[in-house]
Amino acid sequence: MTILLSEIRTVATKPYPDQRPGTSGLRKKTKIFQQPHYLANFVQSIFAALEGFKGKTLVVGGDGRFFNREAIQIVIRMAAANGFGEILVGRGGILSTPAASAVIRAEQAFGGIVLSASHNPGGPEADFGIKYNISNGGPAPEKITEAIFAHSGTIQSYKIIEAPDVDLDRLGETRVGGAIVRIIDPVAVYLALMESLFDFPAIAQIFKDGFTLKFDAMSAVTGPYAKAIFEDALGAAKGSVINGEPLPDFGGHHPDPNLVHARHLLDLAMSDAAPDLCAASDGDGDRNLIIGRGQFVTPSDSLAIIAANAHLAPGYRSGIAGVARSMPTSRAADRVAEKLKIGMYETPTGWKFFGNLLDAGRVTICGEESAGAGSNHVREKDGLWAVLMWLNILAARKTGVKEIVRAHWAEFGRHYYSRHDYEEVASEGAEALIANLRAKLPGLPGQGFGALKVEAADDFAYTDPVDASVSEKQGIRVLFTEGSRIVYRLSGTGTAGATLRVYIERYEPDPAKHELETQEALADLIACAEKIAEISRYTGRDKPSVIT
Ligand code: VG1
Ligand code: CO
Repeated sequence: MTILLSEIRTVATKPYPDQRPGTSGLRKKTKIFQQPHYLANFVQSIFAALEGFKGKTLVVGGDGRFFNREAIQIVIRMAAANGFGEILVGRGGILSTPAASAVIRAEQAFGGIVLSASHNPGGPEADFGIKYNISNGGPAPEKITEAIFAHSGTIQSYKIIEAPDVDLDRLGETRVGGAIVRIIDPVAVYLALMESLFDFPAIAQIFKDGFTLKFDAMSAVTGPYAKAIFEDALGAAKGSVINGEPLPDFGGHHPDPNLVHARHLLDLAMSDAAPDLCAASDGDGDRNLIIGRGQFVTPSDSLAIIAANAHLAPGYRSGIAGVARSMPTSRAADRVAEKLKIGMYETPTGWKFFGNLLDAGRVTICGEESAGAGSNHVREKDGLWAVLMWLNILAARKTGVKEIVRAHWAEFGRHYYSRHDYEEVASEGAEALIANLRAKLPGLPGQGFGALKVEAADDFAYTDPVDASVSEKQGIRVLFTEGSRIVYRLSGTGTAGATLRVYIERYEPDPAKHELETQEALADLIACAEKIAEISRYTGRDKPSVIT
């Protein structure tokens, strides 16, 4: 074992006022994180919000973006100085978000720190982030994130060990102060978990029979995982995984697997050269994109279809206990839960709200409209898990993505669904828009907009059924009498100005009307969303910057 000479130092610092974690940890421009003591302040504030970790294990990894390695060295030295006994780090500083969750659980660690700004672009001019996960492997609940923020506002000093850098690229152990730093294979635990959940022989067989896959790792964290799983373990043709090397700037791309940033996959899937399945994941590996030959699957539909078919995968053979979705996610999954007579939960946006439901065994499958799906196997959404689930379903049902989606719509009805994002608008305007909507809420029910009539309108509040904690102001909902819905909320992951998200949904039970183009099917609701919220007046934009 390498032993690094080391001495604990207490470093004086001053608070930064902007360290309140958002939907998923603290995300800022990389330059902000590079300010003196900025990252160290936040890390010390995490430790200050925790109790009882002396001598215990901390898992550390990141999505490989610019500043990842430097940040990991700081976290290691601070974790050792603050008394953790063991620090597990993914080789090369790499751990996808779901893999970090899996390692925390498998190693019964006290918690974990993941360095990532997820789907936000990386690089010196782009974004960086950090989040803390608790011992169940899931994102810290609001009680902890608020305690972190409170401490960051009064912090006067932090503890760090003076020691040379740990070699992140060599598996093995190093002593840093009183702690052992263990560099682990970032893929092994995760791969074993996937093998325990899915029918690998059946999936390998469809690849043998000529099934084709194109998985775009977007030069982000999933490359090594995807190659090990799809190409090595399941026998997909070499080259099935593209952009498979994690790069500090994601090759200059935006590692967000949606129809805008992964447009080429949609084009491929709609072309004559379409493989059976096109898929992608995001910067930190927790999101997924699923497109069959000639068929995009909306994340909300994907959640519903997974819920309806999960029993086809060995890990879920005995059925699922319940389903949870974030409030803005379409209600397609609700119809499946109703049919299966299982629990259905509607939570605020962000995976941290699923943790209690999963821990209590109330739900097995969770999902979000933002390309997130996962299950009780970890406590994060999981991009590769979703792709494997689809492969398992395809292998078991011996049919194509398109056929499965169409059959699902025919059985349950179709939820036309789209999200319109107005990115990086002025914060004042965005906040005024929401304030204006809140003021309008009591007067909305009964109002008509063309053929649409408002049935109910509210500001979504959630009471956690397990610990009774309350989260308010989680998005404005406008529900119409014929089952359509508009939701407005401000993003909690952006790093510049504000981002307004408008979620639009229409339920169509009639199979004869399932072939419309989505924006067309939603046109009157889109116009109504503008009328109710006066989006152009408040944001100065006449159209969204991203439509998914
Ligand atoms: C967005 C998504 C949300 C997701 C969050 C983190 O949050 O809408 O569903 O949980 O990102 O995902 P917001 O507050 O910007 O709408 V990830 O893959 O960026 O960690
Ligand atoms: Co992500």
